[in-house]
Amino acid sequence: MRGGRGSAITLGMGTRSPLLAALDRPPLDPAFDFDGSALTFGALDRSSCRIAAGLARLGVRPGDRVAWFGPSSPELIELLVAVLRMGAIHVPINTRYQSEETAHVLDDSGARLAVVAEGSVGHACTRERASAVTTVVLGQPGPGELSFEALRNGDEAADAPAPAADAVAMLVYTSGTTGRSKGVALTHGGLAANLDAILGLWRLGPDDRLALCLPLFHVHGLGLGVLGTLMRGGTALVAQRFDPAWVVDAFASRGATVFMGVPTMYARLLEHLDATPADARALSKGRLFTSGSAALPASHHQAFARHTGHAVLERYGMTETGFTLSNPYEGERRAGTVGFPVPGVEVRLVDDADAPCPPGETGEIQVRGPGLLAGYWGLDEATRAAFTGDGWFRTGDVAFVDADGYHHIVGRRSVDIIKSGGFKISAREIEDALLEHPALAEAAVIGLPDPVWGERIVAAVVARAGQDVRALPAALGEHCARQLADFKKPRRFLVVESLPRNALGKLQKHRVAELFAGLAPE
Ligand code: MLC
Ligand code: AMP
Repeated sequence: MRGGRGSAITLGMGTRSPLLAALDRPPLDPAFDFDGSALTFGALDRSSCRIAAGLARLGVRPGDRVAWFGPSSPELIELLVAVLRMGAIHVPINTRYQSEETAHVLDDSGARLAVVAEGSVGHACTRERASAVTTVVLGQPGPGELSFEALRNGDEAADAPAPAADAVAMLVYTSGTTGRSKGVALTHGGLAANLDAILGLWRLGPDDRLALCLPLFHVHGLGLGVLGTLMRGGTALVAQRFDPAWVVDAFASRGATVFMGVPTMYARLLEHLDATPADARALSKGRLFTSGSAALPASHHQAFARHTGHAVLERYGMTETGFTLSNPYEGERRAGTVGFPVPGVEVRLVDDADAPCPPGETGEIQVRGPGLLAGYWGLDEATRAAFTGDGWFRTGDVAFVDADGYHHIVGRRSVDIIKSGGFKISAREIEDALLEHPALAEAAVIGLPDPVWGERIVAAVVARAGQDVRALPAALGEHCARQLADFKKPRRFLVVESLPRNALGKLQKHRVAELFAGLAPE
Protein backbone atom coordinates (compact mmCIF):
# COMPACT_ATOMS: atom_id res chain seq x y z
CA MET A 1 0.00 0.00 0.00
CA ARG A 2 2.77 2.46 0.89
CA GLY A 3 4.12 4.07 -2.23
CA GLY A 4 0.82 3.28 -3.95
CA ARG A 5 -0.94 5.47 -6.45
CA GLY A 6 -1.52 9.09 -5.60
CA SER A 7 1.40 9.19 -3.22
CA ALA A 8 3.96 10.58 -5.64
CA ILE A 9 4.44 13.84 -3.74
CA THR A 10 7.01 14.19 -1.01
CA LEU A 11 6.40 16.86 1.58
CA GLY A 12 8.99 18.14 3.96
CA MET A 13 7.43 16.21 6.84
CA GLY A 14 9.59 17.76 9.60
CA THR A 15 9.40 16.23 13.03
CA ARG A 16 5.71 15.45 12.87
CA SER A 17 3.02 14.89 10.29
CA PRO A 18 1.91 18.11 8.51
CA LEU A 19 -1.60 17.07 9.54
CA LEU A 20 -0.66 18.18 13.06
CA ALA A 21 0.97 21.52 12.19
CA ALA A 22 -1.34 23.50 14.49
CA LEU A 23 0.02 21.74 17.59
CA ASP A 24 2.62 24.52 17.39
CA ARG A 25 -0.09 27.15 18.02
CA PRO A 26 0.06 28.98 21.37
CA PRO A 27 -0.66 26.27 23.97
CA LEU A 28 -3.56 28.12 25.57
CA ASP A 29 -5.43 28.62 22.29
CA PRO A 30 -8.63 26.54 22.22
CA ALA A 31 -8.52 23.91 19.48
CA PHE A 32 -11.83 22.12 20.07
CA ASP A 33 -14.74 23.27 22.18
CA PHE A 34 -17.32 20.76 23.34
CA ASP A 35 -20.25 22.86 24.51
CA GLY A 36 -18.13 25.24 26.53
CA SER A 37 -15.40 22.86 27.63
CA ALA A 38 -12.26 23.66 25.65
CA LEU A 39 -9.45 21.36 24.63
CA THR A 40 -6.45 23.65 24.05
CA PHE A 41 -3.63 22.92 21.63
CA GLY A 42 -1.25 22.58 24.59
CA ALA A 43 -3.47 20.12 26.46
CA LEU A 44 -4.01 18.16 23.25
CA ASP A 45 -0.28 18.03 22.61
CA ARG A 46 0.40 16.63 26.09
CA SER A 47 -2.50 14.18 26.34
CA SER A 48 -1.90 12.78 22.85
CA CYS A 49 1.76 12.18 23.82
CA ARG A 50 0.64 10.20 26.85
CA ILE A 51 -1.91 8.25 24.83
CA ALA A 52 0.70 7.47 22.16
CA ALA A 53 2.95 6.10 24.90
CA GLY A 54 0.04 4.09 26.32
CA LEU A 55 -0.76 2.65 22.89
CA ALA A 56 2.89 1.69 22.40
CA ARG A 57 2.86 -0.08 25.80
CA LEU A 58 -0.14 -2.07 24.58
CA GLY A 59 1.87 -3.19 21.59
CA VAL A 60 0.57 -0.79 18.93
CA ARG A 61 3.27 -0.14 16.31
CA PRO A 62 3.48 2.18 13.29
CA GLY A 63 1.14 0.88 10.60
CA ASP A 64 -1.18 -0.89 13.08
CA ARG A 65 -4.87 -0.07 12.79
CA VAL A 66 -6.57 1.57 15.76
CA ALA A 67 -10.37 1.63 15.49
CA TRP A 68 -12.72 4.16 17.08
CA PHE A 69 -16.42 3.57 17.80
CA GLY A 70 -17.60 6.45 19.93
CA PRO A 71 -19.18 9.89 20.06
CA SER A 72 -17.78 13.21 18.86
CA SER A 73 -15.72 13.90 21.98
CA PRO A 74 -12.34 15.16 23.29
CA GLU A 75 -11.25 11.51 23.53
CA LEU A 76 -11.72 11.05 19.80
CA ILE A 77 -9.48 14.04 19.05
CA GLU A 78 -6.83 12.97 21.57
CA LEU A 79 -6.75 9.41 20.22
CA LEU A 80 -6.61 10.58 16.59
CA VAL A 81 -3.66 12.88 17.30
CA ALA A 82 -1.88 10.13 19.25
CA VAL A 83 -2.41 7.64 16.44
CA LEU A 84 -1.20 10.08 13.77
CA ARG A 85 1.90 11.13 15.72
CA MET A 86 2.99 7.52 16.31
CA GLY A 87 2.41 6.48 12.68
CA ALA A 88 -0.45 4.09 13.41
CA ILE A 89 -3.65 4.18 11.30
CA HIS A 90 -6.93 5.70 12.48
CA VAL A 91 -10.04 3.65 11.60
CA PRO A 92 -13.26 5.52 12.45
CA ILE A 93 -16.44 3.44 12.57
CA ASN A 94 -19.88 4.88 11.87
CA THR A 95 -21.70 4.79 15.20
CA ARG A 96 -25.02 4.16 13.44
CA TYR A 97 -23.71 0.78 12.29
CA GLN A 98 -25.21 -2.46 13.59
CA SER A 99 -23.16 -5.54 14.51
CA GLU A 100 -22.44 -7.01 11.08
CA GLU A 101 -21.39 -3.69 9.58
CA THR A 102 -19.13 -2.95 12.56
CA ALA A 103 -17.67 -6.45 12.62
CA HIS A 104 -16.80 -6.12 8.94
CA VAL A 105 -14.75 -2.95 9.56
CA LEU A 106 -12.94 -4.48 12.56
CA ASP A 107 -12.13 -7.68 10.69
CA ASP A 108 -11.36 -6.17 7.30
CA SER A 109 -9.02 -3.52 8.73
CA GLY A 110 -7.39 -6.08 11.04
CA ALA A 111 -7.72 -3.62 13.92
CA ARG A 112 -5.10 -4.25 16.62
CA LEU A 113 -6.86 -2.11 19.20
CA ALA A 114 -10.24 -0.44 19.39
CA VAL A 115 -11.55 2.35 21.56
CA VAL A 116 -15.28 1.82 22.03
CA ALA A 117 -18.07 3.50 23.94
CA GLU A 118 -19.26 1.38 26.87
CA GLY A 119 -22.28 -0.74 25.96
CA SER A 120 -22.18 0.23 22.26
CA VAL A 121 -22.47 -2.07 19.26
CA GLY A 122 -18.71 -1.54 18.86
CA HIS A 123 -18.14 -2.75 22.42
CA ALA A 124 -20.14 -5.94 21.83
CA CYS A 125 -18.15 -6.60 18.64
CA THR A 126 -14.72 -6.14 20.25
CA ARG A 127 -15.75 -8.40 23.16
CA GLU A 128 -16.42 -11.15 20.64
CA ARG A 129 -12.92 -10.58 19.24
CA ALA A 130 -11.03 -10.29 22.52
CA SER A 131 -8.21 -12.52 21.30
CA ALA A 132 -7.55 -10.35 18.24
CA VAL A 133 -8.45 -6.82 19.34
CA THR A 134 -7.39 -5.03 22.52
CA THR A 135 -10.45 -3.22 23.86
CA VAL A 136 -10.17 0.22 25.44
CA VAL A 137 -13.47 1.45 26.85
CA LEU A 138 -14.89 4.94 27.13
CA GLY A 139 -16.60 4.28 30.46
CA GLN A 140 -16.42 1.23 32.68
CA PRO A 141 -14.15 -1.51 31.25
CA GLY A 142 -15.10 -5.18 31.61
CA PRO A 143 -12.74 -8.05 32.53
CA GLY A 144 -9.61 -8.01 30.37
CA GLU A 145 -10.42 -4.51 29.04
CA LEU A 146 -8.78 -1.15 29.76
CA SER A 147 -10.28 2.24 30.42
CA PHE A 148 -9.47 5.22 28.23
CA GLU A 149 -8.49 7.06 31.42
CA ALA A 150 -5.75 4.50 32.08
CA LEU A 151 -4.43 5.08 28.57
CA ARG A 152 -4.40 8.83 29.13
CA ASN A 153 -2.83 8.78 32.57
CA GLY A 154 0.56 7.26 31.77
CA ASP A 155 3.86 9.01 31.09
CA GLU A 156 4.49 11.12 28.03
CA ALA A 157 6.73 9.63 25.35
CA ALA A 158 9.10 11.46 23.04
CA ASP A 159 7.68 11.97 19.55
CA ALA A 160 8.36 9.15 17.12
CA PRO A 161 9.92 10.28 13.83
CA ALA A 162 7.29 11.79 11.51
CA PRO A 163 5.52 9.21 9.37
CA ALA A 164 6.57 9.23 5.70
CA ALA A 165 4.38 11.25 3.34
CA ASP A 166 3.13 8.04 1.75
CA ALA A 167 2.37 6.30 5.05
CA VAL A 168 -1.33 5.58 5.55
CA ALA A 169 -2.92 7.89 8.14
CA MET A 170 -6.56 6.77 8.04
CA LEU A 171 -8.74 3.98 6.69
CA VAL A 172 -12.19 5.39 6.00
CA TYR A 173 -14.85 2.83 5.12
CA THR A 174 -17.24 3.77 2.34
CA SER A 175 -19.85 1.94 0.30
CA GLY A 176 -19.39 1.02 -3.33
CA THR A 177 -21.39 -0.80 -5.97
CA THR A 178 -20.58 -4.11 -4.32
CA GLY A 179 -22.23 -5.19 -1.09
CA ARG A 180 -19.64 -4.59 1.61
CA SER A 181 -17.93 -1.33 2.48
CA LYS A 182 -14.31 -0.85 1.44
CA GLY A 183 -11.51 0.73 3.45
CA VAL A 184 -10.12 3.77 1.66
CA ALA A 185 -6.46 4.24 2.61
CA LEU A 186 -5.54 7.93 2.86
CA THR A 187 -1.95 9.01 3.41
CA HIS A 188 -0.42 11.74 5.57
CA GLY A 189 1.00 13.52 2.52
CA GLY A 190 -2.10 13.13 0.37
CA LEU A 191 -4.49 14.40 3.03
CA ALA A 192 -2.20 17.29 3.93
CA ALA A 193 -1.72 18.44 0.32
CA ASN A 194 -5.43 18.33 -0.50
CA LEU A 195 -6.65 19.87 2.77
CA ASP A 196 -4.06 22.62 2.55
CA ALA A 197 -5.27 23.47 -0.95
CA ILE A 198 -8.98 23.63 -0.18
CA LEU A 199 -8.66 25.30 3.21
CA GLY A 200 -6.33 27.86 1.63
CA LEU A 201 -8.91 28.48 -1.09
CA TRP A 202 -11.53 29.16 1.59
CA ARG A 203 -9.12 31.30 3.70
CA LEU A 204 -9.54 29.06 6.76
CA GLY A 205 -7.17 30.17 9.51
CA PRO A 206 -6.46 30.71 13.20
CA ASP A 207 -9.16 33.39 13.56
CA ASP A 208 -11.94 31.06 12.44
CA ARG A 209 -14.43 29.30 14.67
CA LEU A 210 -16.05 26.40 12.89
CA ALA A 211 -19.54 25.22 13.87
CA LEU A 212 -18.98 21.47 13.40
CA CYS A 213 -21.96 19.12 13.65
CA LEU A 214 -20.99 16.69 10.93
CA PRO A 215 -20.32 13.13 12.04
CA LEU A 216 -16.60 12.66 12.64
CA PHE A 217 -16.28 9.28 10.93
CA HIS A 218 -16.38 10.49 7.31
CA VAL A 219 -13.98 12.71 5.39
CA HIS A 220 -16.32 15.71 5.41
CA GLY A 221 -16.36 16.15 9.20
CA LEU A 222 -13.13 14.32 10.03
CA GLY A 223 -11.06 15.74 7.17
CA LEU A 224 -12.25 19.30 6.64
CA GLY A 225 -13.45 19.80 10.22
CA VAL A 226 -11.02 17.98 12.50
CA LEU A 227 -7.84 17.68 10.42
CA GLY A 228 -8.49 21.17 9.05
CA THR A 229 -8.39 22.52 12.61
CA LEU A 230 -5.31 20.44 13.46
CA MET A 231 -3.52 21.78 10.38
CA ARG A 232 -4.48 25.44 10.25
CA GLY A 233 -5.48 26.32 13.80
CA GLY A 234 -8.68 28.10 14.72
CA THR A 235 -11.31 26.51 16.95
CA ALA A 236 -13.89 23.88 16.11
CA LEU A 237 -17.09 24.16 18.16
CA VAL A 238 -18.21 20.53 18.16
CA ALA A 239 -21.80 19.30 18.54
CA GLN A 240 -22.77 15.71 19.31
CA ARG A 241 -25.30 15.87 16.54
CA PHE A 242 -26.85 18.33 14.13
CA ASP A 243 -29.54 20.63 15.48
CA PRO A 244 -30.50 23.91 13.74
CA ALA A 245 -30.93 25.72 17.07
CA TRP A 246 -27.39 24.70 18.09
CA VAL A 247 -26.02 26.15 14.84
CA VAL A 248 -27.88 29.43 15.35
CA ASP A 249 -26.57 29.67 18.91
CA ALA A 250 -23.00 28.98 17.76
CA PHE A 251 -23.18 32.09 15.55
CA ALA A 252 -25.32 34.16 17.95
CA SER A 253 -23.35 33.73 21.15
CA ARG A 254 -20.22 31.61 20.59
CA GLY A 255 -18.49 33.55 17.83
CA ALA A 256 -18.79 30.95 15.06
CA THR A 257 -17.53 32.23 11.70
CA VAL A 258 -17.84 29.16 9.45
CA PHE A 259 -20.38 26.35 8.97
CA MET A 260 -19.84 23.23 6.86
CA GLY A 261 -22.85 21.03 6.19
CA VAL A 262 -24.52 18.50 3.93
CA PRO A 263 -27.61 19.60 1.95
CA THR A 264 -30.00 17.85 4.39
CA MET A 265 -28.65 20.14 7.12
CA TYR A 266 -29.37 23.20 4.95
CA ALA A 267 -32.91 21.88 4.34
CA ARG A 268 -33.38 21.60 8.11
CA LEU A 269 -31.82 25.03 8.72
CA LEU A 270 -34.22 26.52 6.17
CA GLU A 271 -37.23 24.91 7.89
CA HIS A 272 -35.97 26.45 11.12
CA LEU A 273 -35.50 29.90 9.54
CA ASP A 274 -38.94 29.76 7.93
CA ALA A 275 -40.40 29.16 11.41
CA THR A 276 -38.07 31.62 13.21
CA PRO A 277 -36.93 34.21 10.64
CA ALA A 278 -35.25 36.42 13.29
CA ASP A 279 -32.57 33.72 13.78
CA ALA A 280 -31.22 34.54 10.33
CA ARG A 281 -29.57 37.65 11.80
CA ALA A 282 -27.15 35.50 13.81
CA LEU A 283 -26.16 33.47 10.74
CA SER A 284 -25.68 36.65 8.70
CA LYS A 285 -22.76 37.52 10.99
CA GLY A 286 -20.83 34.45 9.75
CA ARG A 287 -18.03 34.54 7.20
CA LEU A 288 -18.56 31.34 5.21
CA PHE A 289 -21.15 28.60 4.71
CA THR A 290 -20.11 25.57 2.66
CA SER A 291 -22.03 22.54 1.42
CA GLY A 292 -20.86 19.19 0.09
CA SER A 293 -21.32 15.39 0.09
CA ALA A 294 -24.46 15.63 -2.06
CA ALA A 295 -26.09 18.09 -4.45
CA LEU A 296 -27.43 21.26 -2.82
CA PRO A 297 -30.68 22.09 -4.64
CA ALA A 298 -30.45 25.54 -6.28
CA SER A 299 -33.71 26.45 -4.49
CA HIS A 300 -32.00 25.85 -1.09
CA HIS A 301 -29.05 28.00 -2.17
CA GLN A 302 -31.39 30.84 -3.12
CA ALA A 303 -33.58 30.54 -0.01
CA PHE A 304 -30.51 30.57 2.28
CA ALA A 305 -29.23 33.70 0.52
CA ARG A 306 -32.64 35.36 0.95
CA HIS A 307 -32.65 34.62 4.68
CA THR A 308 -29.01 35.32 5.56
CA GLY A 309 -27.40 37.23 2.68
CA HIS A 310 -24.88 34.36 2.28
CA ALA A 311 -24.27 32.50 -0.99
CA VAL A 312 -23.50 28.95 0.15
CA LEU A 313 -20.17 27.80 -1.28
CA GLU A 314 -20.84 24.36 -2.75
CA ARG A 315 -18.03 21.93 -3.40
CA TYR A 316 -17.69 18.32 -4.54
CA GLY A 317 -15.55 15.53 -3.22
CA MET A 318 -15.29 11.84 -2.51
CA THR A 319 -13.59 9.79 0.18
CA GLU A 320 -11.27 8.36 -2.48
CA THR A 321 -10.37 11.66 -4.17
CA GLY A 322 -10.52 14.18 -1.36
CA PHE A 323 -11.97 17.62 -2.05
CA THR A 324 -11.96 17.95 -5.79
CA LEU A 325 -14.11 20.78 -7.13
CA SER A 326 -15.11 23.98 -5.41
CA ASN A 327 -16.97 27.16 -6.15
CA PRO A 328 -14.75 30.22 -5.76
CA TYR A 329 -14.34 32.01 -2.45
CA GLU A 330 -14.19 35.32 -4.28
CA GLY A 331 -16.27 35.51 -7.43
CA GLU A 332 -19.64 34.04 -8.24
CA ARG A 333 -20.74 30.98 -6.23
CA ARG A 334 -23.08 29.57 -8.81
CA ALA A 335 -26.14 27.72 -7.48
CA GLY A 336 -26.48 24.13 -8.68
CA THR A 337 -22.80 23.86 -9.59
CA VAL A 338 -19.65 22.66 -7.86
CA GLY A 339 -17.28 25.13 -9.49
CA PHE A 340 -13.70 24.47 -10.55
CA PRO A 341 -10.87 22.03 -9.76
CA VAL A 342 -9.25 22.68 -6.39
CA PRO A 343 -5.60 23.80 -6.82
CA GLY A 344 -3.34 20.81 -7.43
CA VAL A 345 -6.23 18.57 -8.55
CA GLU A 346 -6.69 17.57 -12.18
CA VAL A 347 -10.24 16.82 -13.35
CA ARG A 348 -11.43 15.55 -16.71
CA LEU A 349 -14.74 14.34 -18.15
CA VAL A 350 -14.67 11.19 -20.26
CA ASP A 351 -16.99 9.01 -22.32
CA ASP A 352 -17.57 5.26 -21.85
CA ALA A 353 -14.23 4.50 -23.50
CA ASP A 354 -12.31 6.84 -21.13
CA ALA A 355 -11.79 9.31 -24.01
CA PRO A 356 -12.03 12.99 -22.98
CA CYS A 357 -15.40 14.55 -23.88
CA PRO A 358 -15.64 17.56 -26.21
CA PRO A 359 -16.39 20.84 -24.31
CA GLY A 360 -19.96 21.08 -23.04
CA GLU A 361 -20.65 17.34 -23.25
CA THR A 362 -21.61 15.18 -20.32
CA GLY A 363 -19.18 12.53 -19.08
CA GLU A 364 -17.75 10.72 -16.08
CA ILE A 365 -15.57 12.78 -13.72
CA GLN A 366 -12.07 11.37 -13.46
CA VAL A 367 -9.51 12.76 -11.05
CA ARG A 368 -5.73 12.85 -10.70
CA GLY A 369 -3.81 14.56 -7.94
CA PRO A 370 -1.95 14.25 -4.69
CA GLY A 371 -5.05 13.68 -2.53
CA LEU A 372 -6.11 10.40 -4.13
CA LEU A 373 -6.40 7.24 -2.07
CA ALA A 374 -3.36 5.00 -1.81
CA GLY A 375 -5.72 2.08 -2.45
CA TYR A 376 -8.64 0.08 -1.11
CA TRP A 377 -7.40 -1.82 1.94
CA GLY A 378 -6.49 -5.37 1.00
CA LEU A 379 -8.33 -5.11 -2.34
CA ASP A 380 -5.68 -4.82 -5.03
CA GLU A 381 -8.02 -5.83 -7.82
CA ALA A 382 -10.66 -3.25 -6.82
CA THR A 383 -7.91 -0.61 -6.60
CA ARG A 384 -6.64 -1.46 -10.08
CA ALA A 385 -10.17 -1.38 -11.51
CA ALA A 386 -10.81 2.06 -9.99
CA PHE A 387 -8.03 3.66 -12.05
CA THR A 388 -7.48 4.07 -15.78
CA GLY A 389 -4.19 2.82 -17.17
CA ASP A 390 -2.77 6.36 -17.01
CA GLY A 391 -3.62 6.95 -13.36
CA TRP A 392 -7.01 8.71 -13.44
CA PHE A 393 -9.45 7.70 -10.68
CA ARG A 394 -12.93 6.82 -11.96
CA THR A 395 -15.46 8.57 -9.68
CA GLY A 396 -18.60 7.18 -11.34
CA ASP A 397 -20.13 10.67 -11.07
CA VAL A 398 -21.38 12.30 -14.26
CA ALA A 399 -21.08 16.01 -15.02
CA PHE A 400 -20.74 18.70 -17.67
CA VAL A 401 -18.81 21.97 -17.70
CA ASP A 402 -20.65 25.16 -18.65
CA ALA A 403 -19.27 27.93 -20.85
CA ASP A 404 -17.70 29.64 -17.81
CA GLY A 405 -15.93 26.50 -16.59
CA TYR A 406 -18.31 25.66 -13.70
CA HIS A 407 -18.91 21.92 -13.25
CA HIS A 408 -22.51 20.71 -12.98
CA ILE A 409 -23.04 17.21 -11.51
CA VAL A 410 -25.95 15.54 -13.27
CA GLY A 411 -25.96 12.03 -11.82
CA ARG A 412 -24.04 8.81 -11.30
CA ARG A 413 -23.09 5.96 -13.60
CA SER A 414 -24.41 3.35 -11.20
CA VAL A 415 -27.99 3.19 -9.93
CA ASP A 416 -26.64 0.98 -7.14
CA ILE A 417 -25.07 3.92 -5.31
CA ILE A 418 -27.48 6.02 -3.24
CA LYS A 419 -26.76 9.21 -1.31
CA SER A 420 -29.23 9.95 1.46
CA GLY A 421 -28.63 12.63 4.08
CA GLY A 422 -25.07 12.81 2.70
CA PHE A 423 -24.39 9.16 3.58
CA LYS A 424 -23.30 6.91 0.72
CA ILE A 425 -25.25 3.68 0.60
CA SER A 426 -24.91 0.55 -1.52
CA ALA A 427 -28.25 -0.66 -2.88
CA ARG A 428 -26.70 -4.11 -3.21
CA GLU A 429 -25.87 -4.27 0.48
CA ILE A 430 -29.52 -3.56 1.35
CA GLU A 431 -30.76 -6.08 -1.21
CA ASP A 432 -28.41 -8.72 0.22
CA ALA A 433 -29.73 -8.02 3.73
CA LEU A 434 -33.36 -8.15 2.54
CA LEU A 435 -32.86 -11.45 0.76
CA GLU A 436 -31.79 -13.04 4.03
CA HIS A 437 -35.45 -12.67 5.07
CA PRO A 438 -37.14 -16.04 4.48
CA ALA A 439 -40.34 -14.52 3.06
CA LEU A 440 -38.59 -12.81 0.14
CA ALA A 441 -37.88 -14.16 -3.33
CA GLU A 442 -36.54 -10.96 -4.94
CA ALA A 443 -35.65 -7.39 -3.95
CA ALA A 444 -34.65 -4.24 -5.84
CA VAL A 445 -33.52 -1.17 -3.89
CA ILE A 446 -33.27 2.30 -5.40
CA GLY A 447 -33.08 5.97 -4.33
CA LEU A 448 -35.95 8.27 -5.31
CA PRO A 449 -35.38 12.06 -5.43
CA ASP A 450 -36.25 13.79 -2.16
CA PRO A 451 -36.04 17.51 -1.34
CA VAL A 452 -34.73 16.99 2.21
CA TRP A 453 -32.71 13.77 2.04
CA GLY A 454 -31.44 14.06 -1.52
CA GLU A 455 -32.57 10.53 -2.15
CA ARG A 456 -35.09 8.42 -0.25
CA ILE A 457 -34.44 4.68 -0.19
CA VAL A 458 -37.28 2.46 -1.36
CA ALA A 459 -37.49 -1.27 -2.10
CA ALA A 460 -39.64 -3.22 -4.53
CA VAL A 461 -39.91 -6.81 -3.34
CA VAL A 462 -41.41 -10.08 -4.55
CA ALA A 463 -42.70 -12.40 -1.83
CA ARG A 464 -42.29 -16.15 -1.81
CA ALA A 465 -45.50 -18.09 -2.43
CA GLY A 466 -47.85 -18.36 0.53
CA GLN A 467 -46.57 -15.31 2.45
CA ASP A 468 -48.83 -12.81 4.22
CA VAL A 469 -48.15 -9.89 1.89
CA ARG A 470 -49.88 -7.29 4.08
CA ALA A 471 -47.64 -8.02 7.05
CA LEU A 472 -44.48 -8.05 4.94
CA PRO A 473 -43.49 -4.32 4.91
CA ALA A 474 -43.51 -4.12 8.72
CA ALA A 475 -41.58 -7.38 9.04
CA LEU A 476 -38.99 -6.20 6.51
CA GLY A 477 -38.64 -2.87 8.35
CA GLU A 478 -37.86 -4.73 11.57
CA HIS A 479 -35.49 -7.08 9.78
CA CYS A 480 -33.54 -4.11 8.29
CA ALA A 481 -33.42 -2.33 11.66
CA ARG A 482 -31.62 -5.36 13.11
CA GLN A 483 -29.21 -5.80 10.21
CA LEU A 484 -28.44 -2.30 8.96
CA ALA A 485 -27.70 1.24 10.08
CA ASP A 486 -30.88 3.35 10.29
CA PHE A 487 -29.96 5.54 7.31
CA LYS A 488 -29.86 2.43 5.06
CA LYS A 489 -33.39 1.34 5.91
CA PRO A 490 -35.83 1.55 2.97
CA ARG A 491 -38.51 4.11 3.80
CA ARG A 492 -41.05 2.18 1.73
CA PHE A 493 -41.50 -1.46 0.77
CA LEU A 494 -43.65 -2.13 -2.26
CA VAL A 495 -44.72 -5.74 -2.71
CA VAL A 496 -45.05 -6.51 -6.44
CA GLU A 497 -45.84 -9.61 -8.48
CA SER A 498 -42.60 -9.32 -10.46
CA LEU A 499 -39.70 -6.94 -11.07
CA PRO A 500 -39.09 -5.37 -14.50
CA ARG A 501 -36.79 -7.65 -16.50
CA ASN A 502 -35.62 -7.71 -20.11
CA ALA A 503 -36.12 -10.58 -22.54
CA LEU A 504 -33.05 -12.32 -21.13
CA GLY A 505 -34.45 -12.09 -17.61
CA LYS A 506 -31.97 -9.40 -16.48
CA LEU A 507 -33.31 -6.95 -13.89
CA GLN A 508 -33.90 -3.49 -15.40
CA LYS A 509 -32.95 -1.43 -12.38
CA HIS A 510 -33.59 1.89 -14.15
CA ARG A 511 -37.25 0.88 -14.53
CA VAL A 512 -37.85 0.09 -10.85
CA ALA A 513 -38.65 3.77 -10.15
CA GLU A 514 -41.66 3.44 -12.49
CA LEU A 515 -43.24 1.04 -9.98
CA PHE A 516 -43.40 3.87 -7.46
CA ALA A 517 -44.67 6.54 -9.88
CA GLY A 518 -48.11 7.87 -8.99
CA LEU A 519 -48.34 6.04 -5.65
CA ALA A 520 -49.93 8.01 -2.84
CA PRO A 521 -47.39 9.05 -0.15
CA GLU A 522 -47.29 6.73 2.87
C1 MLC B 1 -33.10 9.41 8.90
N1 MLC B 1 -34.39 9.53 8.54
C2 MLC B 1 -34.50 9.44 7.24
C3 MLC B 1 -33.18 9.22 6.77
N2 MLC B 1 -32.34 9.22 7.82
N3 MLC B 1 -35.55 9.52 6.43
C4 MLC B 1 -35.33 9.38 5.11
N4 MLC B 1 -34.11 9.17 4.60
C5 MLC B 1 -33.03 9.09 5.40
N5 MLC B 1 -31.81 8.90 4.89
C6 MLC B 1 -35.52 9.73 9.44
C7 MLC B 1 -35.33 8.96 10.71
O1 MLC B 1 -35.88 7.68 10.61
C8 MLC B 1 -36.06 9.82 11.69
O2 MLC B 1 -37.43 9.58 11.56
C9 MLC B 1 -35.82 11.22 11.20
O3 MLC B 1 -35.55 11.10 9.79
C10 MLC B 1 -34.64 11.88 11.85
O4 MLC B 1 -33.53 10.99 11.71
P1 MLC B 1 -32.18 11.20 12.43
O5 MLC B 1 -31.28 10.10 12.03
O6 MLC B 1 -32.42 11.48 13.87
O7 MLC B 1 -31.68 12.53 11.77
P2 MLC B 1 -30.41 13.24 12.14
O8 MLC B 1 -29.67 12.53 13.24
O9 MLC B 1 -30.74 14.68 12.35
O10 MLC B 1 -29.51 13.02 10.83
C11 MLC B 1 -29.63 13.81 9.72
C12 MLC B 1 -28.24 14.28 9.33
C13 MLC B 1 -27.38 13.01 9.11
C14 MLC B 1 -28.31 15.10 8.09
C15 MLC B 1 -27.63 15.11 10.46
O11 MLC B 1 -27.95 12.27 8.05
C16 MLC B 1 -25.93 13.30 8.88
O12 MLC B 1 -25.16 13.53 9.81
N6 MLC B 1 -25.50 13.32 7.59
C17 MLC B 1 -24.10 13.62 7.25
C18 MLC B 1 -23.44 12.46 6.55
C19 MLC B 1 -22.00 12.82 6.18
O13 MLC B 1 -21.23 13.35 6.94
N7 MLC B 1 -21.61 12.51 4.95
C20 MLC B 1 -20.28 12.83 4.47
C21 MLC B 1 -19.71 11.65 3.69
S1 MLC B 1 -18.13 12.12 3.02
P3 MLC B 1 -38.35 9.41 12.85
O14 MLC B 1 -39.68 9.08 12.26
O15 MLC B 1 -37.71 8.31 13.64
O16 MLC B 1 -38.27 10.75 13.51
C22 MLC B 1 -18.47 12.64 1.43
C23 MLC B 1 -17.35 13.24 0.69
C24 MLC B 1 -17.57 14.71 0.55
O17 MLC B 1 -19.56 12.59 1.01
O18 MLC B 1 -17.27 15.28 -0.49
O19 MLC B 1 -18.02 15.31 1.52
P1 AMP C 1 -18.49 9.40 -0.23
O1 AMP C 1 -18.19 8.13 -0.93
O2 AMP C 1 -19.34 9.25 0.96
O3 AMP C 1 -17.24 10.12 0.00
O4 AMP C 1 -19.36 10.23 -1.22
C1 AMP C 1 -18.84 10.77 -2.41
C2 AMP C 1 -19.96 11.04 -3.37
O5 AMP C 1 -20.79 12.09 -2.88
C3 AMP C 1 -19.50 11.52 -4.70
O6 AMP C 1 -19.05 10.45 -5.51
C4 AMP C 1 -20.75 12.20 -5.22
O7 AMP C 1 -21.64 11.24 -5.76
C5 AMP C 1 -21.37 12.78 -3.97
N1 AMP C 1 -21.11 14.22 -3.84
C6 AMP C 1 -20.21 14.84 -3.04
N2 AMP C 1 -20.32 16.18 -3.15
C7 AMP C 1 -21.32 16.42 -4.04
C8 AMP C 1 -21.92 17.59 -4.57
N3 AMP C 1 -21.57 18.81 -4.19
N4 AMP C 1 -22.91 17.45 -5.49
C9 AMP C 1 -23.32 16.21 -5.88
N5 AMP C 1 -22.79 15.07 -5.39
C10 AMP C 1 -21.81 15.16 -4.49
